[in-house]
Amino acid sequence: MNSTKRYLITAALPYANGLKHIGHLAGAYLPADIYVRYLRAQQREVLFVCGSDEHGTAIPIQAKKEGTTAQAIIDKYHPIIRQNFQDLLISFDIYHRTSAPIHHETASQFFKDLNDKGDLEVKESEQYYDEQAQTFLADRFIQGTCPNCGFPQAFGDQCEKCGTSLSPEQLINPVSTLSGHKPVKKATKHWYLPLDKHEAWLREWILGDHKDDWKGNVLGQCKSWLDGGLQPRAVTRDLDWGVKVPVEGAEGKVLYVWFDAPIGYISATKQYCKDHGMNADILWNDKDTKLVHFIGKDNIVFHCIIFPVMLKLHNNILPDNVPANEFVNLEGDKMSTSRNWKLEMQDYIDDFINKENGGPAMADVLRYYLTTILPENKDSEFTWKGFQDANNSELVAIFGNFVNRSFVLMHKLCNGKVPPLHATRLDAKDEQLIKDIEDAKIKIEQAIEHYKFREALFEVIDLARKGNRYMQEKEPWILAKSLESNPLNQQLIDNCLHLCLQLTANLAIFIHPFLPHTAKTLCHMMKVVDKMLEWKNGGRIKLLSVGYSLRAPELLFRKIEDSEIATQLDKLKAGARAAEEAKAKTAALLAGGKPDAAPEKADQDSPKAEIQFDDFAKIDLRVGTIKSAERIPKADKLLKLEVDMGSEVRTICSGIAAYFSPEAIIGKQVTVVANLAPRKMRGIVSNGMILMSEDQNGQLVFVNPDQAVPNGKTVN
Ligand code: B3M
Ligand code: ZN
Repeated sequence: MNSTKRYLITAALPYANGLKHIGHLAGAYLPADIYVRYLRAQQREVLFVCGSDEHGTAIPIQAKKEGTTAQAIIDKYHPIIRQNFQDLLISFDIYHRTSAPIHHETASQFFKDLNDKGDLEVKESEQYYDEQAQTFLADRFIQGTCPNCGFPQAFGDQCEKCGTSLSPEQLINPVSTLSGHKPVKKATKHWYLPLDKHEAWLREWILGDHKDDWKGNVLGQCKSWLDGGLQPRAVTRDLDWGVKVPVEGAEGKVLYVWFDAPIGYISATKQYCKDHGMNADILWNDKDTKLVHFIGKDNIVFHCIIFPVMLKLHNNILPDNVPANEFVNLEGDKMSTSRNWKLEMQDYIDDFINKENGGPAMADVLRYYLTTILPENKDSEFTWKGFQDANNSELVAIFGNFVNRSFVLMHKLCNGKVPPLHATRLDAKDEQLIKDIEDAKIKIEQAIEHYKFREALFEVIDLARKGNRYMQEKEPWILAKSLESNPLNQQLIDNCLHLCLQLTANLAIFIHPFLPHTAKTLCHMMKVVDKMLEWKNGGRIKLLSVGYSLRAPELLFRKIEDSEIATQLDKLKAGARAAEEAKAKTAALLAGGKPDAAPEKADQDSPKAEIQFDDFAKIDLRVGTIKSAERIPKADKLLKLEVDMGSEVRTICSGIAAYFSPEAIIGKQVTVVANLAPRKMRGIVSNGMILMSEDQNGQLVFVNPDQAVPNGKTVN
């Protein structure tokens, strides 16, 4: 029996570290919004919460990139993201933020409650520490070479090149991104959530109770986590950005972002309830509340395992479902912020909504196309051509066309009023259409209740398609020509248009959760109030009263031109190219040369700006001996060297092929910049740089000690 009294719907809190793209939109926010709008149309009690996730290392890292403070970053992105959602008609009841005092209090109290009850464990462990910056390093602040693919700029938690998830210990040549130094290991104390103690009930709850109603992709991920055995998970971090750990002896520590962020759902609820004179406790404590988390697939473990353990320990309700989506790719490639291969919500809003021929109808167009490609079971693909087709061949040619014809013909053949229905003259086609309307309601309902939004929308469009076919078969415009000889044909015209108009009213109800603006326009055309959109009105043909006069049709959707699509494709490619160039420039600056090419012949005779001793001390210069040298195919300037550094042999690519033959330099001692961040040149990871100078003839020469020294000796 369904005892659900109210719904609490959450959508993942986006990090306020940058603009969000349409993959995020399709992953969580759009499906959540469709579901919520449907529930509201069902007159069910529902609260839809979201907000910005403003903690975690993502924020200070972005601040560093933009040369500003973490606070400035969240203050910049939070309002933009909130506005983007509004422009795309995502109807949160509250869009909160985790920097709000009420969130800090809530998260802090939550942690305290668990800690006081003895539900957390405290352990000491060794973690990477940056002695220069005097701080422990979060995983994201450590970079090094990926042990899996050799990518030299892998992060301590993940290699963005090959996608492997890593721990900082696995990185080769780890470097602190704060100081550029090699970090050291140092003991530190942290609080852990002992997930291992909760394995039994989690298994029962997820793989037992929910095996039939949770999505396969979600169950699959949970199962593999559970089968792999759960480990205690640290819920505190050595970081100065976040919710302070509210116990003694935890100075300089904050709650792990994945501990505080989901509590953001609770604090957002609290804020909403405070603003509306309601009691938030009931929502999170009453088993008759149905809690549903809409998220992307990268958040599954946090919402299905970690947060439920926290909720259970805190005597809160558990989620009823976590309908996570997979990812949306873009034009044949994964969306990526660093490669600038993406379509940001803001871009779409600028190019299609905040334009003269745009407006909220264009928000509906994006919502439509994204719903047709929701990655509900597997990754899906956004293409501009697909976007154009969905608009032109479905919204314009099927949905818009049906509504428009119904209105135009009603004005032409029925005096602009809803014509009567002549029951005695209904035929099988009319009966079939009436049945199609009834059936559609049930099918759409079932699909939405099972989080199958693609399927639900397909049923709506299919109903419009049936309407078009019906009208095509009935041909009221032909009947109109024979009215003089056969005046009773007016009854057939009436029946056809009566049903087409009732179908239009139904389409307004059914499309409403997906395309809210379109539904409103339809109401305006039909001169009915929004209340007509209540779900219970759907499936019936008594929505519009006979004799009621309706307005002229409005253009629901405009055609999207080839040129608009071409512009978007050009923009996408140009953006990606610019990102690639910028990256190459940064790499060159870091490495003091040109990336993926030989460093240019030194032309640095003009003096450089004064530096402090500390700046010089950052450079780790060491002597090494060239053990082997070989040419690199297709790189006529580069030699690949193996340099004996005493404790290790380094691979270094050097742009000296034009000056030395490989055989001639074997055995030579050289000076190496040993702590230069590794970089990839022609597919080879180069670990260091060799110092060169130039003689009076412009011939490159090595800078080396005037007598042999042991390999690995420093140069000071
Ligand atoms: N901010 C991660 C993400 O945006 C994270 C979600 C938090 S939900 C509580 O993917
Ligand atoms: Zn890798």
